[in-house]
Amino acid sequence: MISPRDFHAALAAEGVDFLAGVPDSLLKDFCAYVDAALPPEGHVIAANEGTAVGLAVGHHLATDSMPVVYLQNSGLGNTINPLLSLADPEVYGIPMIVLIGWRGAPGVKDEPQHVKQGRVTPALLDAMEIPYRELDGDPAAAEEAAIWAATTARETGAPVVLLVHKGAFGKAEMKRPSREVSESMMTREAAIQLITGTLPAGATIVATTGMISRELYESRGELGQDRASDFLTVGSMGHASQIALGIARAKPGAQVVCLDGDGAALMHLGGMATIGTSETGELLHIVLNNGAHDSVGGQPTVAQQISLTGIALACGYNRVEGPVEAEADIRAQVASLAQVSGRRFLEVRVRPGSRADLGRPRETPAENKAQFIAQLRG
Ligand SMILES: Cc1ncc(C[n+]2csc(CCOP(=O)(O)OP(=O)(O)O)c2C)c(N)n1
Repeated sequence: MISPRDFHAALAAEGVDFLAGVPDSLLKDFCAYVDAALPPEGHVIAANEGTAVGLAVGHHLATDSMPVVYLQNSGLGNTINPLLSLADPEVYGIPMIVLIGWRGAPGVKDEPQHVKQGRVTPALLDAMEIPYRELDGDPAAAEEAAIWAATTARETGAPVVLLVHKGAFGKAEMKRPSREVSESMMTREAAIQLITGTLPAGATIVATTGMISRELYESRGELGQDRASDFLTVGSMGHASQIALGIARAKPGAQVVCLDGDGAALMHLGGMATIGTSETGELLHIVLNNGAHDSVGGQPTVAQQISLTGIALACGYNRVEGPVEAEADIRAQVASLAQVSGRRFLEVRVRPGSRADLGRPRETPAENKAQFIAQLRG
C-alpha cells in the first residue's frame, strides 16, 4: 500500500506546494494526512471539484508551481468545464496533477451510482485528451507515477490524471484532532428519526447523497414507517435541494422536505438563491450540519464557520430558523415550520460520525423511483 506521507513527499519533491479538492472515500487517508500535515496556505478543501480546479489555476498563475487537485470520480463532471475551458493547453495551458479516486472501477463491486461513472471514467479522460496512469497499492510505482505526472504536466502545460484504485493508500499516520462537540448535540441518525417522526405523515422527503439517505432508509425500517415518499439522491451530490424544489413547484399541494448535508449545500450553494427567490413551492429545506464530509471520512467543511441561516435569509427564504441542536428545539422548530407555507429553512447542528453497521438501501434506484412516483403522482 502507498503511504500517504511518502506519496505526498514524492509530490512535494516535484514542486507541489498546494493541494485543493473535495474529499473521497478512496482518498480519505491521503486527505487526512494532507489536512493534518500541511499549513493552511498549502491546502484547501474546496466547495466543489470545479472550484478546486479554479484554486489550482490561481495558485499556478501566482507561483508557477505545480498544484494538485483531488476528487472522487463522481466529481469529474464538476471539473470538466474548468479543465477543458480554462486549464486545457488550447486555452490557458495550466499544468496540474489531478488525483482521482476511482469508485466503480470495472471488476470492483460498488454502489449503483458508481458503476457507470466508474466504467466510463477512462473513456471520459480519453475524450478530454487528458493523459492518465493508474495507481494500485505499489509504493514504488506510485512514486514513479508522481514523477511522470509532474514531468508530463510541466512539459505539456496541461492537467495530468492519476487514477487511484480502491485500497491503494495505507492508513494516514497523522490526523487533524477531531472537533469538540457539545453535549446536547444529537447524532445525525437520531436527528433524522426525530425529524421524520415530527413531520406530518406523507411528507415527501428528498434526502442528500451519502449517509443521510442511508440513515433515512434505515430509520424508516426501524420505525416501521413507509418508504414510498422518500427519494434517496444516492449520487449527484449537491442537487437534492433542487430536486426537492422541482417537485414542490410542480406539485403545489405537496409538502416537500429536503434533508441536506452541509457539504452538499456548500457544493452548489447557488441553489439556495434559486429556492429563496422561487415564488412557488411548499418546501422545507433542512441542513443537517455536522461541519464535515462525514460520508467519505469526516474531513471538515467550513459550514460551521459561516452562517447558513444568514445565507438563507439573504436569499429570500420565507422563514429561517436555527441553528438548533437540542432535541426539544429540533422537534419544536420542525413542527412549527411544517405549519408555515412557502420556502423555509432550518439548520440543525449534529455530531459527526455514524454507527459502524449502517446499512444501504436494498432496492435499486429504479425501484426507489418507481415507488416514489407512484406515491407522488398517485
Ligand atoms: C460530485 C461529488 N463529489 C464528491 C462525492 C463524494 N461524496 C459523497 S458524500 C460526500 C460528503 C457529503 O457531505 P455532507 O453533505 O456534509 O453530508 P455528511 O456526509 O456529512 O452527512 C462526498 C464528498 C460525490 N458523491 N459527488
